[in-house]
Formats: sequence, C-alpha cells, structure tokens
Amino acid sequence: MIQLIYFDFAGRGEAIRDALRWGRVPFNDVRVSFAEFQAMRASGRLPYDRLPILELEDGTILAQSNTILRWAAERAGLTPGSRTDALLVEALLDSAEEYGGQLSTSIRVTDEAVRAHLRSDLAARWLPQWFGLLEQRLGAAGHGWLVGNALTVADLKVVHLVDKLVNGTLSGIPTDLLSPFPALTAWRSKVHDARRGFTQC
Ligand SMILES: N[C@@H](CCC(=O)N[C@@H](CS)C(=O)NCC(=O)O)C(=O)O
Repeated sequence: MIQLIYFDFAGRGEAIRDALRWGRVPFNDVRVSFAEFQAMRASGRLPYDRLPILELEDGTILAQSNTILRWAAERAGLTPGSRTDALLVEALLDSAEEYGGQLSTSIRVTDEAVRAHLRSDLAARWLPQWFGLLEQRLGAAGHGWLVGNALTVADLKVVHLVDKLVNGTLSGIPTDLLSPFPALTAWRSKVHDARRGFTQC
C-alpha cells in the first residue's frame, strides 16, 4: 500500500490526505515525530530533505507537496477534465506555495524581532493581497469553488493554508483578515462542508 509520510498536523499534508480520502484511495497515513523526521533525513531517504513524501507501491519516493497532490488528484479522479481548468488549479497550488513560503520563513526564523517584522508585513500587505486575488478568482470561476464548478485540490490546498493563517495560532496575524472578503469566507465554509462528507468515516 502507498504510504504518505508527514508530521502529525495539517500543514502541507492535509490536502493530500483529503484528496486520497475523497477518492477512497487506500494509503497508510504515517505521522512522524520531529526526531523520526531527523533520522529519516540523516538516512538519505528524503529526496529534498523535507516532508511530506509519498512512497508508491513500486518503491518510488515522491517529494514536494504539490507534486504529491497532483499524483493524488489523478489517482482520486479529482483532476479537472478541461486542460485550462487543470492549469488554473496548478497556478493556485503554486500560488499557495509562494504565499505559504513567506509564512514558513517567518516560522523558521529564530530572531523574534525579525519574526515580528515578517508577520506584520504578512498581515498588512501579503495576506490581504493574496486573499483579494483569491476573492477575484472565486468571482471569475463563478460557482463558489476556486476553479470550475466542483471541488478540486486547489480548494483543498488553499483552505488548509487559509485556516492556518487566520486560526489565531500565529503571533502577529489577526484572525479577522478574511472579513473584507465575503466570497472567500463563504468558500471556506463550503470547502469544509464538502470535506465533512469524506473525512468522517
Ligand atoms: N517545497 C516543499 C517544502 C517542504 C517543507 O518545507 N516541509 C516542512 C514541513 S511543512 C519540513 O519538512 N520541515 C522540517 C524541516 O525543514 O526541518 C514542499 O512543498 O513539500
């Protein structure tokens, strides 16, 4: 059976778990501690020294969360039929890594003053910008999903990042940043409603 290896939190893993669950793709949901991750890294098992990884039935190890998510989408039947829509999904996955990468930088940094500066820049500039772009994307798509008229892995990837950004666990990031964005707020509930349909067994 395939193995998804990640930490025991949502992060870059939950959208992949969701896609596999949605498609009823059997997988081992392996959740490792930081010490286990370090041992894996030291052993050379991680192609890019980070998690998540997906170990396929033939032993191939896939890394990079978006690559794994594309694989999961294909296996789960979640890839849009239209090539244009598939590319719009790709762009959203890249965009989430781009904006999420700035969050990651603010988590990794050890200097508290630098972290505070990065967080205030995120809250004042980058997140309102990204949320505004997502609001526009929802308007263009027109059906309450980010792409087309059905759930895609773009919705799954983005919703977990948006949750992380506004759930009050990040110092310096207020929880009301979604307030100016009604379509995004409604979309968030819609994605979670859809998730409830396939994450509760
Ligand atoms: N671009 C990579 C980033 C992976 C990444 O940064 N993973 C984090 C967890 S979300 C990690 O492994 N952190 C442990 C560390 O770097 O020490 C991806 O999308 O998979």
